[in-house]
Amino acid sequence: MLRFMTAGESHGKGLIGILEGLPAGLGVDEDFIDRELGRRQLGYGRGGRMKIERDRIEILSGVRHAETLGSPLSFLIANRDWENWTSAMGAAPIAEGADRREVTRPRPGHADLAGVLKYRRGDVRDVLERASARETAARVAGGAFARLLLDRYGIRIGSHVLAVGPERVGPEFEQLPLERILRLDPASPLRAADGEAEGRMKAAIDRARGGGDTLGGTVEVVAGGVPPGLGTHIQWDLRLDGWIAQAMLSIPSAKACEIGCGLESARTPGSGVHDAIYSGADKAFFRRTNRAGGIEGGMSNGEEIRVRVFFKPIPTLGRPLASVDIRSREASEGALERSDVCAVPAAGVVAEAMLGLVLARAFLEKFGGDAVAEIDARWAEYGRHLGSV
Ligand code: EPS
Repeated sequence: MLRFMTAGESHGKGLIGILEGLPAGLGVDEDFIDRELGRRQLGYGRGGRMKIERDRIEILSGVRHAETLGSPLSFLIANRDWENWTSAMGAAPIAEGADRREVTRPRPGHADLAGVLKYRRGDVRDVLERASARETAARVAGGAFARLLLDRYGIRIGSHVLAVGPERVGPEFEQLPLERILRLDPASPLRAADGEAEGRMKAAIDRARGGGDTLGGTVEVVAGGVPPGLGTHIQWDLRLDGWIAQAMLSIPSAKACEIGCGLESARTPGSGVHDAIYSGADKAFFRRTNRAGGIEGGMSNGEEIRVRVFFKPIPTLGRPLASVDIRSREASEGALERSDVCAVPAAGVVAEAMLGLVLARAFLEKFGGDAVAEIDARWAEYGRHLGSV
């Protein structure tokens, strides 16, 4: 069973991750993990924080001589901004009259109000520090370990941006093959395959910034090389699509997710939704379409897993919405915290990490062992089974 947890506040010392359940003997490429952390920091529309941080992993346990030991992996991603926050975060005595950076005006759309009510706090900062999307840096690192496992068995994951606010890529970029997604320039402004649409997206972000507003959008995350049979139909909480939806909707700002032709399938007759099955000389079974998005009956079916995730705009607005001061109960405006105008490309990198974690968990349920050598043997045997059916 692969288990993953994170800890850490946005302006605390750093983010911590613990990943338990990876087999022993897996090669660990720290440069790959750092590259993934770097990709998460990019994207047109990010705020000032990304200029301060240069996220790097420091592995604390579970790895020796660049190989996993089978023991829990733990790691730290230091927050460079911590130095500017030591007293406000309560790690050093705060001088009389110094700014505690208290927040008493909850931002509509953020965890602020529900969090202070639930945890009985008088300072919204006690909630927002953990609710901040900064936490997703730890997910990207955890997901990168998972992807090192998947990569060994030829399973690869990529993402691209389909829409930012009202601006969308052209229809020819909607069903982009994974090979093309993986070749997208990670440093392009929005990681959208349609350069013309990318220009319109940038202009929309500029307009939003100018108007004190923010923008959400849509990303597609795709996994290729996935064998049939990850997840199972036999129990509601073991279905792979359920795991994927939970993982995607756990990403800050995610409000919806669809698999394959998703929403469209509710409007279309069955003959236009389901993917006919064929048999060929070099492949026992194959499909000419993939409207199911690679999942049938809660199991991977061997086609690419295609998931779209829909993100709301970031709740910290330059021109804040109406709010109420939690202490005085006076009508006010939501607090103005430093933030991003748009973080959709970064959310795509996080979605890749979450899909990696879910697929690695499902993969280990099917092929798991204590050491990669055991998994290699089971993987090869399953390959023989699929080839002989
Ligand atoms: C983020 C770090 C945060 C925000 C953003 C994402 O840093 P700071 O609060 O210091 O500016 O830029 O967080 C949010 C969008 C949010 O709603 O909390 C990051 O590392 O991704």
